[in-house]
Amino acid sequence: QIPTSQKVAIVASSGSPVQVKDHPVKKPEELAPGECLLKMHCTGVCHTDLHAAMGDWPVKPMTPLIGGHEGVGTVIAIGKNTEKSPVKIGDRVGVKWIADSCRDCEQCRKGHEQNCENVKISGYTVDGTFSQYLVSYVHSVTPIPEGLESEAAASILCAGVTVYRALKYSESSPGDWVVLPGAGGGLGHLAVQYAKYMGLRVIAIDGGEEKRKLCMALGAEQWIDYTQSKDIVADVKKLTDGRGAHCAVVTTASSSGYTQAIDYLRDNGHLMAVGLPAKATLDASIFFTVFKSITIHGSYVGNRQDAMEAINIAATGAVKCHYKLRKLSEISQVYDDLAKGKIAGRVVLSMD
Ligand code: 8ID
Ligand code: ZN
Repeated sequence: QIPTSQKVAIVASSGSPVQVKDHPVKKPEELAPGECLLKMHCTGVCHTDLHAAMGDWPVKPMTPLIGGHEGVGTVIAIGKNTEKSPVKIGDRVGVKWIADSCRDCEQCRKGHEQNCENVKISGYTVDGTFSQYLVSYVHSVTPIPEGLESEAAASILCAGVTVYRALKYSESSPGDWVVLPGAGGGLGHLAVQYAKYMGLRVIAIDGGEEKRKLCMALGAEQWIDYTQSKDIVADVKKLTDGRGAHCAVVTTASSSGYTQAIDYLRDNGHLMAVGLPAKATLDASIFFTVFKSITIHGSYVGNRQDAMEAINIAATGAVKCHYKLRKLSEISQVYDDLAKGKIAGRVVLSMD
């Protein structure tokens, strides 16, 4: 039986505290064609959810805001007159940042669903996964492979797909050095593993012993503690025969992770910009960007295909989300820990 009310985590206005409240559940007969109703099992908490709750970015989220964009649930209803649904009732599916795209605009036709002119964004422009029941979209949900647990799958839907795509478009080859500032966080610890999977050599950068241990256990070859290092550029160069790294995927939620990247990349290196600190600009030397033929690439989540590729790799066991399971009611504490950089890997919230 589908209840009429559920618990959600909601932020009344930007910067106000997140609260767990009762919220109506949409009735199956009210679903539009293409919509589906999911009973949610769990959701990851991404640093983006905290940026959204704080109103950190120039593009503002809706308020009141039900955040969350890395969720797994089961399809319990599909809107009537839905055509060619790729999923059916009973399927376990994932909800990602791109809740839905129109598939008909120029960006969609080119495969850039992230940049769809009519995009719906989970936990930003439409209700997100911090909810027990969620309206989603049959053409955009990600089927979860059998054998991959929901809790293990959740954070692949944002953190995983995002770093997977960034690495995929970094033009690096097996044996190349990749620097990962933010390597001990949610995105970063998955980046370490996808990079290894692609045959790259990982220099992990983050702070503190817990994150060092995690990164090394996941296959990083080298570690730099940004809270201890006196000269990160010199450290990276020393580890790479003086030439610098081939690529950097920056997933820090602070701008400091970006500052040295141009300087420690070797000629023809790629800077993949992923982390989204509040009110930050990228300060790069134009001379050295040109002289060293550096590519700066803004990498924004991924499309449906990227999500399937990322989740299929996770289903082989080659990439595992390192998560602590907590309850939806604990979300406010999770935000505090995220803001302080205290979470190694991810926190996944159970919805039961
Ligand atoms: O599509 C995208 N581009 C996308 C998708 C998802 C998330 C972008 N993001 C953004 C988030 O909005 C956030 O700004 O990526 C950033 C990282 O998200 P996250 O991995 O969920 O955050 P986290 O778990 O807090 O990890 C950040 C790590 O950075 C470290 C912290 O210690 C933490 O482990 N860190 C910081 I803050 N400053 C650092 C520095 N100077 C640093 N590590 C190295 N050097
Ligand atoms: Zn995210």
